[in-house]
Amino acid sequence: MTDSLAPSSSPSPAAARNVPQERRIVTAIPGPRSEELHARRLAVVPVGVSSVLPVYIERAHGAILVDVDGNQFVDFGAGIGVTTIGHTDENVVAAATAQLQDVVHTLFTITPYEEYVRVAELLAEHTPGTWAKKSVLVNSGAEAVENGVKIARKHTGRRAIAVLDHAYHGRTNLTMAMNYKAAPYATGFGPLAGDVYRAPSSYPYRDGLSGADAAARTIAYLEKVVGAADLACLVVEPIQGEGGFMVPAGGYLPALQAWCTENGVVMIADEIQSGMARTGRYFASEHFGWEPDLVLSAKGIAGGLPLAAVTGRAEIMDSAQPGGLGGTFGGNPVACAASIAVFETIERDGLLAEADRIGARLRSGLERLAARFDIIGDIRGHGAMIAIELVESGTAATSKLPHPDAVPRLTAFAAQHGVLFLSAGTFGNVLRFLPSLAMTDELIDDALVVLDDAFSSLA
Ligand code: PLZ
Repeated sequence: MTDSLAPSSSPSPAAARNVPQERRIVTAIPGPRSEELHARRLAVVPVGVSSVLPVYIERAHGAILVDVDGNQFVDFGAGIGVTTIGHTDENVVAAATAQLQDVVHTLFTITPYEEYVRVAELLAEHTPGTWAKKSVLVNSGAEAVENGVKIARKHTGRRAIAVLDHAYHGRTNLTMAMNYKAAPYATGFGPLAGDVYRAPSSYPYRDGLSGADAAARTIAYLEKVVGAADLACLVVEPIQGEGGFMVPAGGYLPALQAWCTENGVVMIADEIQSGMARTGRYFASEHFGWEPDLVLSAKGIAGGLPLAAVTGRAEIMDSAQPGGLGGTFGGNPVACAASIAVFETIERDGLLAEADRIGARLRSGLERLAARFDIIGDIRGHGAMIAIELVESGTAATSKLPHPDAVPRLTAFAAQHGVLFLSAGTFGNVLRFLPSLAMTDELIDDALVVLDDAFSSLA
């Protein structure tokens, strides 16, 4: 608890005071108090819920996590891209605190409130495309995917769903079937939902295809294997997240959108990981000149509170019948108040430019590392969504053999030294950087020194 949680109309600097923005390791990792908590957890939390780094977090601010033993970690995960504007951002804390005292829950589909409407207005304004848009608010990314698919099916009267190779869309029954990797997400959890088709994607590092050629390959698959007449929607992450931050070749996404429009297919951008200022634009689709029919957002839209949305063309969104969309907690007033504060903070503090600053700093540091360590095969991403793909030594110019062993060793080394990096990738060979936009140049440089040492330790 910090006194930043005390009711206040003006943000308290208390959270900032309690968490100096620096790396600090004072015990073994995990420390003794974390070990104690972990033993308690093992008795009551199932092993299916695992943790990347079992240090128990007591408080956090900006780009720093503080554990129960007093260790401070530089956070390059942001809870997988959620605390995009920084942990315990003062504006988010103040807005949510004030909302907690006004009204916490009514259920928008019983008695509505302004905050839900305001979030829908902000999403309409900031998602790509200038047409009339509407939004439904839900609780999680997977729930947004589920609702996007429901709406697309109702709108088109068609059954089939298409996704791409290397996709990740969630852990519910439908979204498990939409993921590329069965393990660990779906193993043993079937039967899975039917009518899900997986088309080849654009993965320039490995397929070498132009955007036009990759789109032709995707479209050929959809036409032959599914048939446009049965296809309700094509769901695509503009930059694939869990799959390994693949940035599609130029022209790929607009070509798919053009084909979808021609064929009456709803094209849906899953911007759950890539959205909300992370890549230096509000939504990553903008980097590619893609204006999707529907945009799914979650993670970063409410500063750490659970909120997600389906936003899109009004005529598509309105195809669901009255009462057809909803859910008890969807668009909770506190989460909505936090989300409004996130939008305001992005504008007020010029955070899109901060994402670009972070991306440039990180990328140049990673390029210096790549010049010395030949297992770094590719550096890719935009803004504060950057990754490196690791290959076996000596194969970068030839077979690009995935090197999955290096990633857990790098992340373990970094964690011991107070830096939290996340892995990703279909082959487990991607190290991804998803810092909050509060990440300073000093912390980036500091983390790059740790990463340099981590690479040296592999030898
Ligand atoms: N779509 C693109 O990245 C969530 C998963 C964390 P939920 N990715 C992180 C984990 O281990 O469960 C994600 C995503 C994209 C959908 C989702 C699903 O979002 O909020 O986790 O349901």
